[in-house]
Amino acid sequence: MNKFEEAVVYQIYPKSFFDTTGNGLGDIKGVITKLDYLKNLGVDYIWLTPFFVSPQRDNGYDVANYVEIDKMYGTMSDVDALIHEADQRGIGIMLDMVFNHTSTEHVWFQKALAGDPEYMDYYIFKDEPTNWQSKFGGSAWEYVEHLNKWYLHLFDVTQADLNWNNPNVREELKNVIRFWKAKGIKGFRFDVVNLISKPELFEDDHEGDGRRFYTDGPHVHEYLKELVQDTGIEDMITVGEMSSTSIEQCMRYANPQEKELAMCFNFHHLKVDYKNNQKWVLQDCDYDLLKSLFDEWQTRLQEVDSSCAVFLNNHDQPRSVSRFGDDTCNWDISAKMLATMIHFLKGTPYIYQGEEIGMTNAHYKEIDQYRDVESLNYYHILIDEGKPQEEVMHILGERSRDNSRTPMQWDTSLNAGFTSGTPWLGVNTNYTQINVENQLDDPNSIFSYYKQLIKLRKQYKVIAHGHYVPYETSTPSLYIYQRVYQNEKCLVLLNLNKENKTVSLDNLGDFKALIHNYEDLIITDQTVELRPFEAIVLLSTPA
Ligand code: TEU
Repeated sequence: MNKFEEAVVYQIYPKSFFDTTGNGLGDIKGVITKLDYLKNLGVDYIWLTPFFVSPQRDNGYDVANYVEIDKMYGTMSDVDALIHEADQRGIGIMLDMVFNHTSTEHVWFQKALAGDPEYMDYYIFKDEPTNWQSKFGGSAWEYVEHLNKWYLHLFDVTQADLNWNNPNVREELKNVIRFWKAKGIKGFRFDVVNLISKPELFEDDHEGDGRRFYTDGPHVHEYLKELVQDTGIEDMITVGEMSSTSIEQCMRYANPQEKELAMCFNFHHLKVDYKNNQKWVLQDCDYDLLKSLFDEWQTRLQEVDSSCAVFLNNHDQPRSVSRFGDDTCNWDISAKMLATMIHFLKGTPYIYQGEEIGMTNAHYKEIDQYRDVESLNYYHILIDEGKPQEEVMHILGERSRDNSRTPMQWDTSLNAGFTSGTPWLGVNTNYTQINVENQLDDPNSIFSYYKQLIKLRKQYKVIAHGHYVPYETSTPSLYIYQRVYQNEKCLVLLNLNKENKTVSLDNLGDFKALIHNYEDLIITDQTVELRPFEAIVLLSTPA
């Protein structure tokens, strides 16, 4: 039984959450201001994306100092106050550890650039590059003329990959964890942590972009165990972000016996609208693939009691209601259906800021509205490939990471109440309809629905700990599964799209509806009618 399956995590992208200074950028004090809001929602942990010193090429995922706060976000005493204030409300703070790479402005890299061999060995410098590609487009190698060497960067050119083979690097990173742990941090998210162990041999990849050589690399489990156990965080909530991983690997990363991580993020279910696994090639969402992926991952992981982080949104993904739901006529119903799906799966649910009020994609019209380095790189790549501008803008509209990074919509005032200044990234124009203020006291709002989902998790053991049991159905886009815990049994019925569906259920027996997203239910005998994006959860009540 995994204690973190009783918890719900809320992810904050501080830059876009709440600005207390009027400079257009969210800050730590802004998070403190909104703690009561999060307490009201009912979450147990807050994961904050990086606010450490950084040139912000990748919004803080390019860290120049892991133990100092970037001025734009506030000060160390703000962070101390945040930890304390959150603790007062029974909320634990989780930090984001970006340990696969540092910013090229980090003092370690600066020393490496100056030719100090000790620090050159902190990174991956080679005499010759390979043909590996950066995740943000272009080569993964950058030439440094005065050293006559190439360094590896799997992400932006300013994000140099660390050499985890070097025990000094591992020790430095452990010290970062120790520093934050001593401050009262309750958990950690590890950025792309399955990419840290690079192969012995650096060779061209004739079949792909190089990822098969470094994904879940040769020493990754060993390094993770060392990091976690030497810093004594094995009982804390830890989540590893796993890029292009496999079930087998996640069964190890999150196996409690292995003492590596409490859970993993995997992204297979967030590629069901990628054509041939390619992010920048649009395809309609394959709902049946989505449900078969959940069936497979949920079933396999529980075999070894490995837990799972369950989510549809984060700061890298388009908004789920725009992507899998319908952000026009079925906006609130579909947002609630998607929430039901995530909160009833086995694992720890993650809510990304704004998801709880059904925030939608940005719908930007001009390229100069975008800020994300990946989006801007791919804009040029796609244009250079000869795609018409209009098509490229359409692709960005669907796929850009900025879709999730638009400022949090608090109320109907200027800039959605996010800032009194000019927001660093444009506010979604729908803020006058979609905002926190509108939803807080409305019992039928998306916000109230999330609140109810969280409350139910605390009330029913079956939601936190129930075994996941797939439910076979041949009806397309109808996703049904069960959760079973001792004599409690939940049946989760989800209509993933807008066609009406009818389903006949055997042995329904006595039941009560735990939650549903339409006002009424249409259940006659053993037959349930599901309307567009309808979600119903039935709890069997044994005699
Ligand atoms: O993301 C890792 C990652 O591979 C992505 O989800 C990435 O955004 C996607 O491949 C782009 O198509 C993590 C962080 O969550 C992300 O914000 C950072 O940019 C990235 O690592 C580098 O630190």
